[in-house]
Amino acid sequence: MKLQGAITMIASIIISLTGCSNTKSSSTTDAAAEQSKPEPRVAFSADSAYRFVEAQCEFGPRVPNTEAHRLCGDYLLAQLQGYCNAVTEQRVDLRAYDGTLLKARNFVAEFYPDKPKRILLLAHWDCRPWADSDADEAKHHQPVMGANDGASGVGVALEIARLLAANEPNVGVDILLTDAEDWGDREGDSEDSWALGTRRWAANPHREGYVYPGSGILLDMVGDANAKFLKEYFSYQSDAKTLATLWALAAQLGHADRFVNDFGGAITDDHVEIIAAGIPCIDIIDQRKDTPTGFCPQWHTTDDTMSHISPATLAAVGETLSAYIFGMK
Ligand code: AHN
Ligand code: ZN
Repeated sequence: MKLQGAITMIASIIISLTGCSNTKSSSTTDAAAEQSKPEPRVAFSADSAYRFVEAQCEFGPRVPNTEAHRLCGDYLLAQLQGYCNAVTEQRVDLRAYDGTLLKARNFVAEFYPDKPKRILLLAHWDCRPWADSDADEAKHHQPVMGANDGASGVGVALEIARLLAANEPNVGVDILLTDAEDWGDREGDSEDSWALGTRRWAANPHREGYVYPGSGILLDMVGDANAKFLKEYFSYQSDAKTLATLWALAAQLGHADRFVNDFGGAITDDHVEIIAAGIPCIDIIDQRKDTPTGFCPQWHTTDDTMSHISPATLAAVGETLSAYIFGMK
C-alpha cells in the first residue's frame, strides 16, 4: 500500500499553483424571468454545457486504452487548465476485473483551494467498452458512445468550471473528472469492479498534502431528455441534508419534474468510493422505475448518443448545482 502510494505520487503529473484564473465571461440574465424563480446570481448556460458534451462525443467512445480516450483526456485537461491554474493530472495503471491493464487518467481542478470550506464535484469521463444492455446481442461487443453515461456529467462539471473561473463563491470547489468507472462486471455482479479511478483517487489523492473536501456531489447520466433524478439510497444514507437541499432548490427553480421527490434504488457508483474514504457524498443519477435496467432505455446500448441529450435536462441539473454552490455560506 505504501509503495503503491509512492508510485502513484511519482506517476502524478503535477501542474500545481495556488488560486484560479479570474477571466471574466459575459453572462446575461433574462429580465423577464419568471417571478417565482429566484434570480440566479450566476447564469449556468445549458448551451455551453451541451457543447462540452458534444465535444467529448466527437472523439468517439472514450474507452480506456484507445486513441479517442487519449485525445479526449488531453481535451479535458486543456479545458480545465483554461479555467483553473491548480489542475493536476493523476495517471494511474488500474487492473480491471478481466485482467486488462487500464491506462487511466483522473483530472482534478482545485478552485479557490484556500477557502476553509470546500466541496467536491465529480463525474466519470470514460465510456463502457461493451454495449451489453443493447437489445441486439450482436452489439454487445461494441463500445458505448456515452453521451449520457459519462459525457453529460462532465459537460455540466466543465460548465461549472467556466462559472467558477469568473465568479468566486464562498466555498472552494474541487472538480474531479474520474476515469475507469465503467469497465465493471455485470455478469459476475462484482460490485468492486466499478469505479476504479475514483477508488484509486480516494485512497491515493492526486497530490501530497491534499485535504479532502467536506462533502461531494457526483453527476452521472444527467443529460437524457426524459431524466428522472430519484433520491438514491447510499446518497440518502450518507448525506440526507444535501440531498434535501438540492431537491428543494431544484423545485424552487421549476425543476421538480426532473428532480422527483421520490426514492430510487441503491446504485454502485463513484460516490460509494468517496463515501468509503470518509467524505459524505450524493449521486445525482437518472433512475427509472419503468425500465428493466432501472436506468434510461439507452443505458449501456449503442443508442446512448447525442440525439437523446437535452439542454433542458442539463439546465435543470446545472442551474440547481450553481444555485447550490454560489448560494453556500
Ligand atoms: C451498476 O450497474 C452496478 N452500477 C451503475 C454504475 C454506472 C455505470 N453508472 C454509469 N454506468
Ligand atoms: Zn455505464
